[in-house]
Amino acid sequence: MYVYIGIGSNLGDRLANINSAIEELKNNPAIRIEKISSIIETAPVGGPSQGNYLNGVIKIKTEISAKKLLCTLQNIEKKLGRMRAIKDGPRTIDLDILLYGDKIIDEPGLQVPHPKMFEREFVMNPLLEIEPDILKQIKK
Ligand code: A4P
Ligand code: MG
Repeated sequence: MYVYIGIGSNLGDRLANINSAIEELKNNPAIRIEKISSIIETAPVGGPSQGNYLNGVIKIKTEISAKKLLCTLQNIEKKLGRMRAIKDGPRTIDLDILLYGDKIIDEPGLQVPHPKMFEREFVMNPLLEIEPDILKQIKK
């Protein structure tokens, strides 16, 4: 299964946080990294007044279930010192499942495609950079 993961950071050493998260994904034997987008600086969307983000998108290949993958991503967030406080507030690292193959998932705690991805430039620009035909692929 090909899976696209959105990555973002706006606290601390943002690039180091993103690189550490990528390293954690690389070290997982059940995950193969296929592509990494440019990491771009973006103005915060929503939430309280907060600093700019660095954002990017990673394409991976994995057979881990979507639920289990969410858990894996949340463990990486925890390891890198993410604390959940304010909705849409500042974060050391945020890892979202954007697309999981062509699956549509709507369960408590997991919606795929990520409900807000299509309206967010900080997601769509890096996604389209690494996968220009993705919108055609998921409408299939
Ligand atoms: N969840 C449901 N679906 C998913 C999914 N597909 N991937 C649940 C990951 N998580 C998913 O997320 C809250 C809950 O979403 C999780 O417990 C999970 O079960 P969270 O990351 O803990 O909380 P959050 O991030 O504060 O809320 P939310 O609604 O996920 O916000 P977003 O969409 O992550 O947006 N501006 C810029 N420029 N760049 C950014 O990266 N990010 C946000 C946060 C706001 N503004 C931003 C950026
Ligand atoms: Mg999130």
